[in-house]
Amino acid sequence: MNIGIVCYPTYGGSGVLATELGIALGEMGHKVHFISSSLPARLNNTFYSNVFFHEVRNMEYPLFEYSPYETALSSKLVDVITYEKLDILHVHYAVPHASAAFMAKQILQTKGIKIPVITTLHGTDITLVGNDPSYAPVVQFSINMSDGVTAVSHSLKSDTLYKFAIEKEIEVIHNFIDTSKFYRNFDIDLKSRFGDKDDVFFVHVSNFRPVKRVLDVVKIFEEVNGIVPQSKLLMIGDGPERHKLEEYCRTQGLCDNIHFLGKKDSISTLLSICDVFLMPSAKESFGLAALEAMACGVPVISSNVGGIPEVNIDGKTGFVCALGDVAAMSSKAIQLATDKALWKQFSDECLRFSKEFDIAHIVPKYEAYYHQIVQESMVTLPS
Ligand code: GMT
Repeated sequence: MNIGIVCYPTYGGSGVLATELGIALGEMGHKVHFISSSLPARLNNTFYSNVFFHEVRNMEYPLFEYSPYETALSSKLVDVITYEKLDILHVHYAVPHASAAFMAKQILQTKGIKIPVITTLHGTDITLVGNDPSYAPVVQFSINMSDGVTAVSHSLKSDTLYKFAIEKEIEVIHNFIDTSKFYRNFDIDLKSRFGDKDDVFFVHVSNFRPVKRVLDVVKIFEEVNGIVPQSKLLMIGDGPERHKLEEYCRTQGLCDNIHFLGKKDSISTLLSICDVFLMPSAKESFGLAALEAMACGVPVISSNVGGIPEVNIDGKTGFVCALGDVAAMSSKAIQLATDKALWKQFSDECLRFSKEFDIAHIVPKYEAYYHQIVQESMVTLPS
């Protein structure tokens, strides 16, 4: 098939997932065209003759306080779909990709070109951003106008049906990982750069937005470090909360035991030197970062929100606690840090369970769904 993929190029989970999906589809022999505002991060080091990138150029003009990205994207879509003769367009994150796709589809229809559109809902496009009154009517309309809709968890599907009047069937296709890239690859030399070989390493990976509750991460670690002094925390990523967090660490005298590593592209080896992943998020439709940690044999201590319990199985791959319950998360963290047998049991289960989300099982579900939507749209799209 000739597939168009629209996504955010940055470090957010939706962009990562969309890029990995496109690369995998390319490896399966499909032609894939990424359309985005800049080169998606994970596309940087890949060279495929059948995977292409089209940059959306936004015109600056003194009249615009903010230049209209959605208009530029729709125009680019019209161009790519027409000249590259795409069979299907798959947009990731509803805002504003689904409505830009709808606009492009309408324009193309006037030229006699049909293009089925699939929208994948990732999380905050429904739970935080999309249902804000400033976007909600457009989001609801463009989801309903998509030919196919997928959500990354059962929880996100329920949230979507609860928050919006959706007439479309929503297909749940979970996030995936490539277990040939994410696996436990323990490197003692790497560990010794951040601490002693017997230290217990905690880790958090995110874009440090308020929804990630990064202060909870540090407070959990602070509790643990008081009881288990041989412990370290690796904070991977960057974002708006980082400054506040670093200030907190300085005031509390935690700097020696917490390493802020910033954004990292390839984190499998870093995750592999860690023992416990902390994800106290306020909202999380799936928790791709937790799955990546689990694939490296790292048990997860998380909140119980959204789709996290579909990934982190309480008492098996880690512990699931009430949102904001720092005391409970700390006590579970201490348990995992001090009971080696329990940690090993959880780590083994993480390695086993994460394989159920391997790219080899999940990508064919998208491929089958594309075929289904193309078939259905042959009947329903006007010619
Ligand atoms: O919040 C993020 O980490 C970014 C966000 C995005 O859309 O870029 O991630 C969402 O999509 C990921 C991939 O489907 C999910 O694994 C994350 O759980 C989800 N984040 C939230 O719902 C907060």
